[in-house]
Amino acid sequence: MITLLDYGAGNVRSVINAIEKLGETVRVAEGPRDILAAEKLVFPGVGNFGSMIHILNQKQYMDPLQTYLKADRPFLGICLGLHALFEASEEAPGLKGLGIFKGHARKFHIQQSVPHIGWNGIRVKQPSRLFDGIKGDEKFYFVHSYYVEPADDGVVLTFTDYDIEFTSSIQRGNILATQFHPEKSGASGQKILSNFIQEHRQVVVPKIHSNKTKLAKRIIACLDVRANDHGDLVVTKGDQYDVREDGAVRNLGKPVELAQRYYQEGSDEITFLNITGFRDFPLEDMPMLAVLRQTSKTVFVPLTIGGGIRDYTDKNGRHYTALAVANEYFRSGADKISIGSDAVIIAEQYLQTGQMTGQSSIEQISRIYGNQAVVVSIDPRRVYVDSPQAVRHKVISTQLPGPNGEKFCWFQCTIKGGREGRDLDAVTLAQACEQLGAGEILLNCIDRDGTNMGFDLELIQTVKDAVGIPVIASSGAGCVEHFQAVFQETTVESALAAGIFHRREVPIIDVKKFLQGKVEIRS
Ligand code: 1PR
Repeated sequence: MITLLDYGAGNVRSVINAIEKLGETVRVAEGPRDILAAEKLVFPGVGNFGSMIHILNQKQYMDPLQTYLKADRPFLGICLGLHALFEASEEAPGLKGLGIFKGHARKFHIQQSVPHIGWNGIRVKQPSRLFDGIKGDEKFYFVHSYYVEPADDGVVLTFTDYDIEFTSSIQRGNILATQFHPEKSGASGQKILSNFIQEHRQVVVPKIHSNKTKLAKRIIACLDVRANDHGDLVVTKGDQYDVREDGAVRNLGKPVELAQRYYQEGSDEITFLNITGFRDFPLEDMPMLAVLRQTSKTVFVPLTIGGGIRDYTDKNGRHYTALAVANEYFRSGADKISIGSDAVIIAEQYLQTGQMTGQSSIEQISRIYGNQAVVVSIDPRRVYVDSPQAVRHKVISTQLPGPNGEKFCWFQCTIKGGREGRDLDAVTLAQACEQLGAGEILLNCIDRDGTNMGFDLELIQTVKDAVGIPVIASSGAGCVEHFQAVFQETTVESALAAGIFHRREVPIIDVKKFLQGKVEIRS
């Protein structure tokens, strides 16, 4: 029996699912006594160090946790569950961690994008039972902006490289903790979890050692989901956002089944976009929550969900906050949420007033769950102009002239699934959202969506150059070469596609095979 410490934030559902998949029972600690009574304790965590410590104090978990850990009883910390073991974190100065290990969590100050999101390797420093059956060249899923710096090198179990070398797991006696998320790291992560659960695994050092680990470029399958005209929830796909064919909503399959297929085929992440979320409120549109719950039972890579994340008042006058919607999504198995229309409205207000209110969905959700959990989905389209001075937006000189030979364009933001253009450009939106606390940009492109013409590389690099957070390139993939182009001609961290995967024109496996040796990927 595994006792799971749920301090109320983040995606504990996927940890429970991953452990249960291994045939083990999970009991969620409901009070301090459950911690002391645990046979094996798992402390998963995403989010913000400060809010975690506040909750641990509030629930009176600090003392029992220290007692448990000082007695060297079996413990696995994940991500924030690793940071909690140290004295403090730069994420919340002045607040004390558990102090089981001397040292601090530091913020990344590096050239590459922060948060560090995606699949990276490990360099093993000591033998461990966690590595039974691990070859050594596997990649694991990371998502964090802070890393621990132990005062005692002897506790370092693995290092990982991301501009700098950082500690990606620790081990001392029965206390184990990883910066990466085994529950989101596919089959390799399942092995790590199973090795923690089964105490009698061999203590080994993996055979393969690398001198330096590399973050893989991610390939993401995207499922645009909505109810069709019969009320069934289907995966659909538009051409430049028009999802109807001969008047009916295109039906390309069932969301859970397709997500499972993409997981098996090697998708590094899966994104669900509830494309009518701007008009149907997600908490009334419960099937999406059911889709997440079901998917997270068998799909052990990160799940992002978008659509309808905003404040809402229902017909009975009951008010829901965007945070409440996000809470439901996280508790149903989402690792990240994606905000579309609301992000544009928030950014417009922020740019107009110059004030951060602290109340917007982006700010509230990133404060509790951490900025790595907040993706902003942008739906831009090109607007051609004659000169850079023609508008007050970020204008680029383009290699793809407009219909009247225009050599300049800007990228206009839209809301409500592309239905409404706004007086805001994609670059300014991305920068404003980063300042407000977004951790990643999902950059769609209405002009390219469903066209198979390839990604809009100009749009992508323009936005990427403007922000320090990771960017997901989306829209237009039509063949394997398009993925090579987006990774070699821009600096984005990941590429997303939909139509070619749904129609089985180009399976994910083929994309990965083609990129092997050309681009760092998770094989
Ligand atoms: O505005 O917060 O409720 O979120 C709604 C979300 O739904 C947004 O993320 C928005 O991008 C998305 N959305 C709204 N309407 C549509 C539509 O298609 N009519 N889908 C839509 C956007 C774009 C991509 C697509 C790629 C790859 N879909 O996600 O999957 O373009 O497609 P391709 O590889 O076939 O070219 P809110």
